[in-house]
Formats: sequence, structure tokens, C-alpha cells
Amino acid sequence: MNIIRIRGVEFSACHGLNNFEKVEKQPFIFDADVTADFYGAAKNDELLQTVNYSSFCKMLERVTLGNTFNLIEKLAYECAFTAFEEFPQISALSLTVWKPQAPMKRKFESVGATVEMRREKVYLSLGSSMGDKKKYLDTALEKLSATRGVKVEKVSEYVSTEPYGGAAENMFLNCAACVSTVLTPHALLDEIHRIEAECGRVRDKRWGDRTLDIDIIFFGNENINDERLTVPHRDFMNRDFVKIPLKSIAPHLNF
Ligand code: A4P
Ligand code: MG
Repeated sequence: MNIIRIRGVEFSACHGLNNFEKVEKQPFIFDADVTADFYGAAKNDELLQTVNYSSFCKMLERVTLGNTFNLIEKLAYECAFTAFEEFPQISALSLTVWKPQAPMKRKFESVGATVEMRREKVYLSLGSSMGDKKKYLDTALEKLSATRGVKVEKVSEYVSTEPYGGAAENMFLNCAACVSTVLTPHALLDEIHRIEAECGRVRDKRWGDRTLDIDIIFFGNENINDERLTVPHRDFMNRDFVKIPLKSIAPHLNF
């Protein structure tokens, strides 16, 4: 693993819940551990093949000085999202924002917020069996693309499939998508539920007809089994409408 370490980068800026903090500058200090494969850069002694720490600090400065947020949590997230958007070489990031002069009537050294993010490859299965099915799949993919921290990398052809499971009556239109994301699995699930709701999804009958259904099939190499999420998807091996589109965009996947 290769990590570029940045410590103590300081800017004077206006962030805080109190009104006076929105106009009076105070110091914000950043520490970052930037994970990026810089073997090529080391081998060739070539800056273009790594994350330029000076450009990274300029990005921190632009986000910090260009906004006024209530919370250091928000500032940390904004910087982390922007880092992944602007530096494709970054695979993981730990970023801390310190606020040593936070208005607290007690003696303290500093307060800080740390965001840890990792870029993961995720495979999704999308399906629609009501209304303008193609439009629902198109809209879902647009909404996924517009979601902060999510990038749609590849989408399969749309395929018309027989209803599976017994409860649905209509034919489905299905596709698979590969997305890269820095969201956690549960945060991505929340965004998926938002997109389903915005596309008029009503949760009534299990396996019933629906305007839009998005299932997470794989999330990196993660195995998750809790009350909200089972990954890999618990039933995908029995579903050709998932496996065939998925194989078409990711023939390397072993299942
Ligand atoms: N959940 C757990 N794991 C996951 C996961 N990996 N991805 C939870 C997404 N959600 C996951 O799902 C119920 C709950 O499952 C979610 O709240 C989430 O927390 P849901 O979408 O609300 O309910 P559902 O879709 O009615 O039930 P279920 O069991 O998820 O149905 P499926 O498995 O999605 O099947 N036939 C064809 N030809 N094509 C289809 O696309 N789809 C279904 C739905 C049935 N038949 C079909 C198709
Ligand atoms: Mg579902």
C-alpha cells in the first residue's frame, strides 16, 4: 500500500454554527493520508503518475475558503468527495479537519472530524415492471450519476424478462450497472431507496410489480449480513435476469 501523508495544512476561514463564526475567520487545520498506487511514479520518478500533494492542498484551500458551513463534519465530507472527484488515482483517504479555536469555554487542545473513504466497485441490478419501464431505468441511472460519491461506469443492455417469484404479473425490463462509489454500503442503500421513492416506488407486495427496483449484487469484496442489507445479494444465483446482464458488463466476475 502506498500512502502520501499531509500534516498541518492551515487555512483561515469561516465555518461554524454561530453567526460570528460566519464572518470572523479562524484557523482550520488539515491532516490527510492519501492512498494511491505510486509504484509507477517511483519507478519513473514522474509526478504525473501520483497524487500531486500541492494540487491536493490547493483543492483543500478552494473548498475551505469557497464555502461557509455550519459543521466541520460537512467541511470534511466536502473535501473528501472533491478529492475523489478530482484525483482518480486516489483509492482511499483519511482526512481530518481540526478546529483549534472552536468556541468552547474550557481548556482544550483541538477538536476535529475525520472522514475515512474508500473507492469501491459495486454491481447493481435494476428492474422495472410498471409504466414506462425504459424511462424508469434511464431516470434511475441519471439519478445515480447525479448522486455525490457515485459514478456510473458501465451499463448493460436493457433486457425484457419473465416475472420471477410468483407475485409480479408484468414482464420486467432489467439491466445491470457497474458503479464506483465512496459511500458506505448502507449510505448507498439509502440513496437507492431515495431514487426508488422518487421514481414512484411503493413498497407493498414482496416480489410484486414495481416502477423501479435497485438491488446491490456485489459491493467490492464485502460480505454483509445485517437487518438492512445482505451482500452479495441473497438470491442472485437463482436469477438469470441478474446474472446474464451482469456477465455482459463484467465477464471477469466469478459466479
Ligand atoms: N436488502 C437486503 N439486501 C439488499 C440488497 N443486496 N440490495 C433489503 C438491495 N436491498 C437489500 O427490498 C426489501 C429490503 O431488502 C430493502 O429495504 C433492503 O433493506 P425491497 O426492494 O424493498 O423489496 P422487494 O424488492 O419487494 O423484495 P425483495 O425480496 O428485495 O425482492 P427482489 O429480490 O428485489 O425481487 N422478475 C424479473 N424478471 N425481474 C426483476 O427485476 N424483481 C423482483 C424483486 C421479483 N421478480 C423479478 C424482478
Ligand atoms: Mg429489491
